Amino acid sequence: MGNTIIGQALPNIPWEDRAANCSEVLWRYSQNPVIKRNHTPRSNSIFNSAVVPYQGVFAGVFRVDDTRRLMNVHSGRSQDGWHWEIDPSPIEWEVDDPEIAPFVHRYDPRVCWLEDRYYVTWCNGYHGPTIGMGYTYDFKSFTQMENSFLPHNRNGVLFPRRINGKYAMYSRPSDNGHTPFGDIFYSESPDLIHWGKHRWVMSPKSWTWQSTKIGAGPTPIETTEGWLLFYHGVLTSCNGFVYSMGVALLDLDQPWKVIYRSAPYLMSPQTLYENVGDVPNVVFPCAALTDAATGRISIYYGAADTVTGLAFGYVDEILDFLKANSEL
Ligand code: BMA
Repeated sequence: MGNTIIGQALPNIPWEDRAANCSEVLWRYSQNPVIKRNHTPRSNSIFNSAVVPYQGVFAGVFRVDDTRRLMNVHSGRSQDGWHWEIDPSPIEWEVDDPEIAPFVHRYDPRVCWLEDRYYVTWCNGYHGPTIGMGYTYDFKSFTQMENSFLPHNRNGVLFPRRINGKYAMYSRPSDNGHTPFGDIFYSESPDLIHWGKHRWVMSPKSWTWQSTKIGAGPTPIETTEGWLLFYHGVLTSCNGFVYSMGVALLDLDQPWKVIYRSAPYLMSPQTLYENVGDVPNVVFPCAALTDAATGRISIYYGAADTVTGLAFGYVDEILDFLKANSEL
């Protein structure tokens, strides 16, 4: 293993070997959930959250719905990626323009190291949901930037480097409510403020686990074969939405071109903490840690809109699975 991921070694990646009786490509941490719903004093739930390596340890931005059921994002730190200290109060964003400052809701954050700082994207309430963006150097002070798109949009996921000289982001244009549709699009920007040159990436697929809507998950992972993207896909059952996780490989220079896309899901909600909670039957990946030296990938995902779980896999096995099970 090793050499497939283009990136840094992360010898302290949180990791648990696959159990002897498990044959899944992606396997769950045996002690899931890693973050429970009442981890901070007034949290109703902590899920759909993003973590990154930070100065030899770990930091992150967490979706915390409080006991009023307001949705907001909080900063957190961890020595080992397993045990998290999450601020009981939400992030206070510094923002120059009062027009975009008011809090409506902030949820489903992603964090991306890009050039010289950590950028945070999230679903931001501004006359409807859209993509909010900001940055931090230290996970203590945070600066809010312009919203990336007009409402309505969700699941804004930045690329960790420029592509052909431009910043790049996936997003999922949507509507004001609990969107019953959705394709992933690619957009580029010269300055992380103005976004354009939008390209269609992929649509839902009828009669499958990803038949209703899809959305990018963690920051895309650069590999020798393309960008590896974990994403969520939604099926509408007679009893509501079911959120599963799939994977795709996209062209390194033209990341709107799909090379492989998993026909089966990689992981669907099958454990008690994924099936039972505030919103049943949800796995929702928002972050992945990678160790380029060993090919290990550790995925943080929200479960049932209530708690946060970890799942593990090897990049080469995931790519083999993808190639053997791809339908574009
Ligand atoms: C989506 C978002 C996610 C959530 C999911 C399932 O539209 O709101 O935050 O996990 O629905 O409720």
